Amino acid sequence: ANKTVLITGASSGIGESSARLLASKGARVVLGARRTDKLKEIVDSIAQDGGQAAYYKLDVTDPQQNKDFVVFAKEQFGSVDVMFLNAGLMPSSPLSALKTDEWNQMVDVNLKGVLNGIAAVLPEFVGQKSGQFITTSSVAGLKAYPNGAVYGATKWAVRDLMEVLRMESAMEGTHIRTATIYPAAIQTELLSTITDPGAKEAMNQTYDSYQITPDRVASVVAFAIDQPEDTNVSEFTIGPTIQPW
Ligand code: NJP
Repeated sequence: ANKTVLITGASSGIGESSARLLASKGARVVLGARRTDKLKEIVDSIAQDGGQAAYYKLDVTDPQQNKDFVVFAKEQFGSVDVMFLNAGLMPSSPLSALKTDEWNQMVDVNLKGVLNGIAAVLPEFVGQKSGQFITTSSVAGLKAYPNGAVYGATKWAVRDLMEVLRMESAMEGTHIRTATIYPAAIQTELLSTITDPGAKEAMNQTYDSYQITPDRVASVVAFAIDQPEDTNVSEFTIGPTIQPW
C-alpha cells in the first residue's frame, strides 16, 4: 500500500511487527514511542531492507507530542493516511490491591493516549476527507476477568471510541475508516508491565500455555489497510487457536 502509516507503541511487539510488515509492503511508516534507541534500530533495519521509515520520540500521554508526531510525519512523507493507535500497558492486579497509580497510568496511556492521537490527526483526516484509525484494544475489552478490571475498562472504552468515530464519519461524509483489533495472548513485552505478584503468576501461566507471535496481528493491520477505500472492516478478534479466550 502506498500510504503513510503512523504507529504508536512501535518500539516493540505488535507495533514493531506492524511497522516492519507494512514497510515491506511499500508503506511509509512513522514509528512513535518513548524508547528512541529501539526505534532507531528498527528504522535502520527497515531502511536496510529497502523500506521507508522514520521515528519520533513520543509519549502518548502528552497531547502536544501527539500533534508534533503528526506534523513530523507530514514533513517526512507529505501525507498522513493511517493512524495505528497501539501504545498500551497492562499492569494487572485485583481492585482490592488499590494500585491507584497503575489505574491512572492505564487510563492515561491506553485511553487518553488514544484520545490524544485522535485529536492530533482527526482534523487532517476531516480536511482531506480520507483516513483510517486502527486501534489495539483487547479481548479484555470484550470479556471481564479477575485482575483485569481497569485494563479491560480502558480497552472497552477504545472500542466505543472507534465505533462512534466510524458512525459519525459516515454521517458527516468524511470517509474516515476505523478498525479495532482484539488480541488474546500475543508474545510481546506486555507482561513486563505487571507488578502484582499474584496477577503476574496467573498471567504467566496463561502465556506459558498459549501465545502466538505479533506478526500475526500485523497481518490483520495490513488486511484492514488494504481494503478498498469504500469498504470498512471494523473489528477483528485474534489469538492462538488453542487458547479458550
Ligand atoms: O506490548 P509491548 P504489545 N507513550 O509491551 C509503548 C495490546 N494487547 O505489543 O514507550 C508511547 O511489546 C511501548 O513503547 P515505549 C496492548 O494493550 C496486547 O503487546 O518505548 N508509547 C511499546 O512500544 C497494547 O495496547 C496483548 O516503552 C508507549 C508498546 O507501547 C498493544 O497491544 C493482548 C507508552 C507496548 O509494546 C501493544 O502492546 C491484548 C507511552 N506513554 C492487547 N507506554 C498481548 N501482547 O497479549 C507504552 O489483548 N508505550
